[in-house]
Amino acid sequence: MSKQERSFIMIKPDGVQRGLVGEIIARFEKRGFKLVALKMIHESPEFLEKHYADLKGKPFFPGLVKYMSAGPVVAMVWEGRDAVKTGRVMLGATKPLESAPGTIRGDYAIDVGRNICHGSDSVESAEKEIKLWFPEGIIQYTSVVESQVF
Ligand code: RTP
Repeated sequence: MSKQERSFIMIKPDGVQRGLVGEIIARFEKRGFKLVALKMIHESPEFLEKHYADLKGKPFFPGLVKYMSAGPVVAMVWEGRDAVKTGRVMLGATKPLESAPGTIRGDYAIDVGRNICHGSDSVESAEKEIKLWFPEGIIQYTSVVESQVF
């Protein structure tokens, strides 16, 4: 069953530096998702270690934390039907060899260690990640379109 969800989507430092912010936001907007939070932020290695706590122990973990804390990221929350699963499909597979053309990674990435974007892998992770990245909370709003009576 499809349902309204929120996903944490992040444009990683390489995506920001390559000028792909507008392109990635446009894809989510055009797909029909609603942007409910957005900020540019340069986080510390300690913070990124919290975000990637599940991967602690992986051989690529130190390099991942260094890369993610090397520059600002664009942190966002997108809302809509099946936002978590559909968001992951739009991002494409983690490994460039497996990411299909038409997906963000499939169109713009060739290196697993520079794969442009992050998307929550479950509703539970999304809730945790949204709390971690947006401790100030999320604005609640009804779009003008939804509130119009035709
Ligand atoms: P993300 O959390 O960034 O959305 O990525 P993901 O779920 O698709 O993949 P995950 O396994 O959680 O890995 C997190 C990030 O670590 C980097 N990585 N490098 N060198 C490597 O073999 C390797 N494997 C993973 C990638 O940047 C990946 O997105």
